[in-house]
Amino acid sequence: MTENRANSNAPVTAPQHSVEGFVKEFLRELHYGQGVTMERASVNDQYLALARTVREYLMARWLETVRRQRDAQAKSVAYLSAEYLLGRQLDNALLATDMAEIVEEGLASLGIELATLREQEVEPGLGNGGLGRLAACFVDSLATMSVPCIGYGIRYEYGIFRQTFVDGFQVEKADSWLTLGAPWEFPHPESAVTVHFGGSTERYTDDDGVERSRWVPEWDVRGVPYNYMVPGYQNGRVNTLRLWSAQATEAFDLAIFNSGEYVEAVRSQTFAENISKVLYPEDSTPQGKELRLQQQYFFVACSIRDFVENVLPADFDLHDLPERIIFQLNDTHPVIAVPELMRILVDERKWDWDEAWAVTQKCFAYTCHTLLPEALEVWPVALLGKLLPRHLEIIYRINDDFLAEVAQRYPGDELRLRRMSIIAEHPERSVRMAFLATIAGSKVNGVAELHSQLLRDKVLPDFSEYWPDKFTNVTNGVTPRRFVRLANPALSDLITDAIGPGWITDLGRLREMEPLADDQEFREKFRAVKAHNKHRLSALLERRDGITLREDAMLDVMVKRLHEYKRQTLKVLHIVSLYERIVSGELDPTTIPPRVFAFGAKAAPGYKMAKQTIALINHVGSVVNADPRVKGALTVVFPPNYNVTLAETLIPAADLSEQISLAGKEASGTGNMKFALNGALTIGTDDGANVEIRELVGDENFFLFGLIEPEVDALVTAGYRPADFYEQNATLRRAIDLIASGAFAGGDRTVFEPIVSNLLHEDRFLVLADFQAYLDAQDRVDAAYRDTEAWTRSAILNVARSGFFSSDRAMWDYIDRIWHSKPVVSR
Ligand code: HBZ
Repeated sequence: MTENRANSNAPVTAPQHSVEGFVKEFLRELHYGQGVTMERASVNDQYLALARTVREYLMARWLETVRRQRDAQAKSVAYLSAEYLLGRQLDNALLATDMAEIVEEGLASLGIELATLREQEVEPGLGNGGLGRLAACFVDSLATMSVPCIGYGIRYEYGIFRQTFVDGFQVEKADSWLTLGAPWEFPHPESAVTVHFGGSTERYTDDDGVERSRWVPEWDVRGVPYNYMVPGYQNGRVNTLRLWSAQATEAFDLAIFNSGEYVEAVRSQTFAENISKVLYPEDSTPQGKELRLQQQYFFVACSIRDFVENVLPADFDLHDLPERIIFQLNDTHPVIAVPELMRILVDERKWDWDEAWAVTQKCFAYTCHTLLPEALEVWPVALLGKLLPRHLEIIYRINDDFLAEVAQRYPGDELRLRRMSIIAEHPERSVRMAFLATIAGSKVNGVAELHSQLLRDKVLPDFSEYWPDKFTNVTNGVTPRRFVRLANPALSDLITDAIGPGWITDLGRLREMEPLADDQEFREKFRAVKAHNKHRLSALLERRDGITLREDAMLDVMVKRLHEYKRQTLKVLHIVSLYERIVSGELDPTTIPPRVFAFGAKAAPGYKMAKQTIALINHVGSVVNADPRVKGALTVVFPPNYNVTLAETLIPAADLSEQISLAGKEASGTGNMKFALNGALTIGTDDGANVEIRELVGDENFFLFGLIEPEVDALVTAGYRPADFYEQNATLRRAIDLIASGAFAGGDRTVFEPIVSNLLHEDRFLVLADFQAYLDAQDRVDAAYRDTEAWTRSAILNVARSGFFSSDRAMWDYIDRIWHSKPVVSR
């Protein structure tokens, strides 16, 4: 071997872990990567050079992780998710490499502030809310736990829209997160895969005389993989997130080019690229749009092809696939992967159907994230058949075989067959994706105890009766790296001083802080942390939105997607009611602790009621904030464009966390966990993971209110009449009347009429039924807040007892109950 060749095999090493080493690399990136000198470099140049430098420190670990996982032939998790709401990457990478101090010092020596460069990063908002953020937390945890995982998804060119307010109304702007450069991604156009669409199927006889079906597709696109590093926390591991971008294939435009239609041909390229152009901003009522189905099939077809042909060794026997992979379906969006794997095994590899089905069933597991019937995805048969005709045939066959089994177990039970069929007949013949996922999956899980129970009892009762052991629960979690260590450095230092740094990867150890709740000196320090975080938030809001925050008030926060079931309206009614009672003289504002009400929420652009509610919050805010009679006592702030970055400053500053969904509607919630871990107390209903939070932190440290799920059920069955509550409750009536009077719309009674009449005549989510209980709970909050020492004690206990809500724990639960995979330990 020549000297050169030996060198080419030398291990990749990271740059020197020192200030000098960093500065040298940074300047090299600035000069040779960006092509600028320090004197001429813009902030963006500096940010890009910094990002590229930091990723160099991760590169050796990444290559080594991939090598080790290949060698170990370990079972991998392929997390299939249409969304990853990652948040900014720079800080996370600095934390993973333990480089923050070195970088800060190195940049300072060049006259650059790290904080300035941080602000330059546009977060990749490739998700809507909880589901997308959960995926991001899960891949973080798996990397930190050294568990092999590839996250597969879509590289949307435009992520979740940027929200602005015009006269208090939401106006959406395109999120062009890629325009200033994308230093965290590694495109691999040479590894692109082709994905087919449309056309028809045909029967033919193969060489062995067997009659088979095959797909004769009509058009195709290329999926280009973009790799992203998923660094574990200071453990030398870096897993991969592989997001697919759609491109026109040559075949695609050649045909048109040859017909002489040059402009048409270039236009057709745009057509192909449309597939990964934009994230659908609906988080609960899927619209059944063709492009959305194209996105779903596009990314799972790319991902399966990639795993089978590129990740596994060339000679791999697919009969052993279940030993090497579990495809975790993040809700139903990737479920078309099931017929796709069947198509590969049966049509391409020429396996028997039963043989293929036996393997396929072991390769999938399904997580459901909802309870709302309108959120369960269905695809019209006509649409699916047009786009994926062979997949539709395969789905029919899966359904026929399944229903034949059910018929054997329940002879003569026609109704049951109709209930359990993957194909719904009304209102339109369509494919019920949740049923397909349940039938194909080795396991089906909900995301909190209550949710999993309701999933079994209410959403999929026939299936849980049929396969009781298939159903399980894994309560969600959040990553302590991003949501405590990075978001709340002051609290992190306080905790580490008290119990050491082990909690960052073993969050249960927060329990060791429990005794400190009774230590007055510790409580004082804890309050100082809150005060510091409020100050930090106030500075951010001032800079970002010109909002001034009263830092000595209780900070009461409701941040989440805007949806009727989450009941932002209930929060508004509370505020309006306080306002009305103060201005009417009933309530002396000096007798209640001053409060700042902070909202953050995006509404799906087509969701009228949600958009109205946003306007109502803003308009109530304008009136309340301008009225001298409540000045100091009540303030409403609603910074636009709530996202992961804002959450990281907002949550650590909060005193009170609003988790007020109607019982039985919020699958889990994950914001609720982030608040508790950052020392906010929760006011909440008996819903989702609130139930488990309350059990863990203790009743006395949680403000519970409202109907419980069986009561909701009973009230709705009995015939709920919201107007009765309106008539019987004077406080409620006065609040609603004030809104109806046009007081928050410059006297115009029509602006918020739809909200008012919805509340009075429909109120699907029982806002009026829970109103009084909510007000009473808020009175308990005020009383508790007045006792500063007792409040702080509760806040500390919330932190100490919330370690269960680490996504690391959630990942161990998935491993034990569903995946049966293992960490790959160093050798
Ligand atoms: O998933 C949320 C649940 O509402 C929340 O309770 C839970 O904590 C969280 C994680 O399990 N669901 C979503 O965020 N759902 C979506 O974002 C969504 C996006 C596209 C859709 C449907 C739902 O087509």
